[in-house]
Amino acid sequence: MKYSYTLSVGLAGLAQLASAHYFFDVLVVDGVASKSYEYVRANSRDKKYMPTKYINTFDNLTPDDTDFRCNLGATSNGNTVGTAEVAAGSELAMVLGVGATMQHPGPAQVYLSKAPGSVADYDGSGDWFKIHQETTCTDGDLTSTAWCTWDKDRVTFTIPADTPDGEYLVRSEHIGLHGAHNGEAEFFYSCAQIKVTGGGSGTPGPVVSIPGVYKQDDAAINFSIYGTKDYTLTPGPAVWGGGSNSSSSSGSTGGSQSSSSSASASPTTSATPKVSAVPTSTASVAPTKPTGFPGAGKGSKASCKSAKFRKM
Ligand SMILES: [Cu+2]
Repeated sequence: MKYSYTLSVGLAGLAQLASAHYFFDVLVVDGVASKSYEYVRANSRDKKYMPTKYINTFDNLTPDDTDFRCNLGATSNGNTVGTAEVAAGSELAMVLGVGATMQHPGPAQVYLSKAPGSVADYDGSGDWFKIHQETTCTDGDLTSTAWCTWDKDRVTFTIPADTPDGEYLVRSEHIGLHGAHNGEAEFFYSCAQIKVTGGGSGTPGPVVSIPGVYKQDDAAINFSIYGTKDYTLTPGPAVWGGGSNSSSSSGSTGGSQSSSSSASASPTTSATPKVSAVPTSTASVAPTKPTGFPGAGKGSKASCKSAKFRKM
């Protein structure tokens, strides 16, 4: 969408304002950060931070395309990055590049998909399951600070101790819902490559395919954050925390939901844990900044159609 990008840059002043657009490029394993794109597959977008959308797309990419797995051009470029060795039960994080923070309102998810062999050769065409979910952490403003991810630079999560050994794609995703009332939810996501060791014999699930995990009219995606107090939905399947694949994939439990990583080493349920406070694992690594808009996301230019977020 060259046209809309040019247009947004042309609007006076916008180029100087920081944007909330972003991409993940760093994998943290037990507190140790990798280099940029050491283990995270880079996308081939002209502007790496542009979101994937159903309509008014950038790079013609939608959530119905194969490249929705790991982002544009990153389905088969696994040999360009390394594979991080990770002990099951470890705490990981996927961090945004160029100092950006998630200044878009919306949920974050982390999915895993096991490679049949080497993950470097894996295109993500197999089963995916969700290991982490963050939605709202407070009863605050659903257009901003209510979200657990608000203004954070990373998504922090735990590899369930029960995860079978093997090589996996780790897909972290944040969905910006500010334009979702117009069908313009924005998806930001990347895949890292890991090799899980010391794992268990769990049966991850429910499993989904990517593309296919979301539909354009999913309530959790086609959701208006304006004039609403609560977001009681979750995009995609229920979180797997270990054990056998238990039934419910509804994922639509009420209240504030938060990180499965707080359930840590011995999760007992596949349901999304309900936590009302800010998840400690996230809070400890990513100190909350003041909630002013500009200042973060230095790497990207504004492009949102929603007036409020266009300025960010
Ligand atoms: Cu945006």
